[in-house]
Amino acid sequence: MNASGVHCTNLDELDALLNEGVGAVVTKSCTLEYRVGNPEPRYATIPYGSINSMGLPNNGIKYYIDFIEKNQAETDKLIMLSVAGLSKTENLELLAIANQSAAIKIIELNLSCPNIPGKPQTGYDFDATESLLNEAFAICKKPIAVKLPPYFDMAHFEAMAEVLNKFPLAYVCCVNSIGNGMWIDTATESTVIKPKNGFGGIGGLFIKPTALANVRMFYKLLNNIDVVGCGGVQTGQDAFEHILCGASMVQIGTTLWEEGKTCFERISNELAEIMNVKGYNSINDFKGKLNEI
Ligand code: HRO
Repeated sequence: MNASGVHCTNLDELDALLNEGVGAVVTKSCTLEYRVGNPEPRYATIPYGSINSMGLPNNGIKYYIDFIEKNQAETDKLIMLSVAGLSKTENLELLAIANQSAAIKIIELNLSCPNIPGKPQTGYDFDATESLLNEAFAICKKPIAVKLPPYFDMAHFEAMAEVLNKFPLAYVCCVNSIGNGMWIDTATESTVIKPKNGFGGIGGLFIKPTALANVRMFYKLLNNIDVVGCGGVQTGQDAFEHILCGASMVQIGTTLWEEGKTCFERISNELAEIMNVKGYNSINDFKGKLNEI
């Protein structure tokens, strides 16, 4: 499936994804109202990946609910609504609105947007995450998943897993971009994106080791919650590695941005070829079965 934020902000992009070889589609993280986002340039291709500070540009929740209401009944692909309120109150309002629509089958709650000036990522605050999820599950009776930021310390993996294990989450997606990185153009002696003085979320091949580590840790620490892998998937081999670490599904962000929607068929074919060579018939034959030497 696509990673939220890429190829899923407007109807043309979403319709195109539905007609492509994706397993599922997630919409751009939305707020209550339309947001124009941060000033441009706000995405740059860099060696081994990307840097972005989009600033949550989106068409407002109603736009995405309308899309799901129009399309979910006609497609066998699951369409997930991604929500990213700028406050706890906004998140709860978004969930309450989503709860009203019979067409919505699952919601991905984004706890990890790194690019809003002055707004820390909820996923780095364990108490705030627990408090939000407590109220979210009280308000919203639909399956809720979370999109997490990357973690870098064993104590943080354990603290977050302890919180997440208290809730019947549909899945946990690891990882959003690595927040607040920087890339510099030496010729111009300049940052390459404009918002936040050049600080932005890092995605792409750069972050595969961090993504794999997060998938692996949460796969081991979570009880009966699926892990969805995201980060650095350029090839079928990358997808294979995510699944080996424990991912039940894989999201594609930077590669989709750079290559376009045909990446899904290419990566699926490459993954199928690896499975064929290894004699695997289903991802369950190797999911989570990483050899730890
Ligand atoms: O819109 C963004 O700036 C953005 C979001 Cl919401 C997110 O979750 N992750 C990201 O890298 N960019």
